Amino acid sequence: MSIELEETIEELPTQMKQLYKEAKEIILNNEDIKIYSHNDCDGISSGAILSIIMDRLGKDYEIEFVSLDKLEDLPLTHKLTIFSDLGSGQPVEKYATEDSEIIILDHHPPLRDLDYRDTKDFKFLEINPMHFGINGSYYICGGGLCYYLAKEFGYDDLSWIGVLSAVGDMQNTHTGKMEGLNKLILNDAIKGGYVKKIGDLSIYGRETRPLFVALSYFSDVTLPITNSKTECIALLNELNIPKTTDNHYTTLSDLTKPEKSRLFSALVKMLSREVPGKYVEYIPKLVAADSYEFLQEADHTFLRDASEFSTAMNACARNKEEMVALKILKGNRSDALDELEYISRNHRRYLALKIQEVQESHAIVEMNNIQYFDGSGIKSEVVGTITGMVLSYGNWRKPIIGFTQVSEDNDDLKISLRCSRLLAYDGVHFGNIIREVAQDLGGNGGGHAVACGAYIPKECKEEFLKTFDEKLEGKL
Ligand SMILES: [Mn+2]
Repeated sequence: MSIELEETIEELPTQMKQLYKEAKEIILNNEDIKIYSHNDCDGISSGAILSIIMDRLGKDYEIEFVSLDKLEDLPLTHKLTIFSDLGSGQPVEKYATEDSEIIILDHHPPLRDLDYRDTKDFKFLEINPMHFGINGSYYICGGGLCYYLAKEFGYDDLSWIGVLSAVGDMQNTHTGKMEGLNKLILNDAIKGGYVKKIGDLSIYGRETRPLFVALSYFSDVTLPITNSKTECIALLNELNIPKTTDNHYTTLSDLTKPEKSRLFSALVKMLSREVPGKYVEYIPKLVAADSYEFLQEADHTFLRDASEFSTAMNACARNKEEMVALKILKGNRSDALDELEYISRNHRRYLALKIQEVQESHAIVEMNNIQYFDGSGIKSEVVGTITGMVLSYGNWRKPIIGFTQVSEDNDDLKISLRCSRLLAYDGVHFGNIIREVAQDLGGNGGGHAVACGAYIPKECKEEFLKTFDEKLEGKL
């Protein structure tokens, strides 16, 4: 079973366009505005676009980044409240009065139908691609939806943020390309001269990581180069790829086309030796993917590459520093950039420390179909990131699960799952599976095919692992 996605779309559906026109009118007619956006890369990108729109219109507004659980009992304190990258799945209109006006721009599965608004006495406008048969996991995300609003005001220059948000939301992971509405947003960004699309290798850290380091993080399949810088250096020597370029370690972005194709072939060859027959067809897309360069940013900075940029935004989110991320997105390259570097450095240090702890304690336990480790003591905001990095020390054929307590005053469990992209290419959607298992145990969960998570009561740990393991029987 495999999922091949490709949706070609020429333009925004007419009905959606109509909703954007209406949203524009509502915003123009309001002076007392509150924006709530999700506290992740997509949500912060969404918030940045909305915030720039408000600045340019000279509107009085407030913006706040929140986690989904904050929306259950939300008082509406402003005349107009705009929700971005969240709201479709939460009862955000609970305390709406006749005077309230609400706009939702969200790509998550909606609770309400398109005609829900007709039954209400307050103004309610929801723009969600799912209402129009457009899959919100692959074809447009929160930032993209906000970009279309910006476009309605003529602010096409914000298209690059739409591209960033799609990368941050992992919209392109299935094919390594932008598809559907994301592709249209990308085209705007390319036409405007903000973004360059590069047919590239799917290796993280293209601007700032020495290539021999970047390669050593390859973890979708355990290869001789995985976690071995020595092997990576040997491989690059063998392929005649210089270790340094212009007095710095060669990065992926320094490679010439012939060098890239030599490396591509070598990786494909290496992978073909390791993966079972059923995965062979997916090898090329494991190695090749488009990358996106932001042309206004300096070479060899982490803001130049969309993927590295999105990591920095997530580092802010995980450390509750969304406002720093917002300033960066709005163009601040002075004090906010210093703060961002400080946050990223500390973030990386914390991750390295925790990964080392897990690795040294040999904490990964293998079951029939899954593997897990006890991540007690890891901050719940980063347990997912760490789980992803620990995967390279485990068995790539099975998903890895890490768990930790939710917070200091809530000892329920936050669970994160990461897996090789090969498992998802083969048709397993762990986000859906983890949602089912968590809900059966009185928790909740969800997410992407290869990266997802859940919250469950603390006493359900063993049952969760057992159920999950059994559910995967015969699927991998
Ligand atoms: Mn999103």
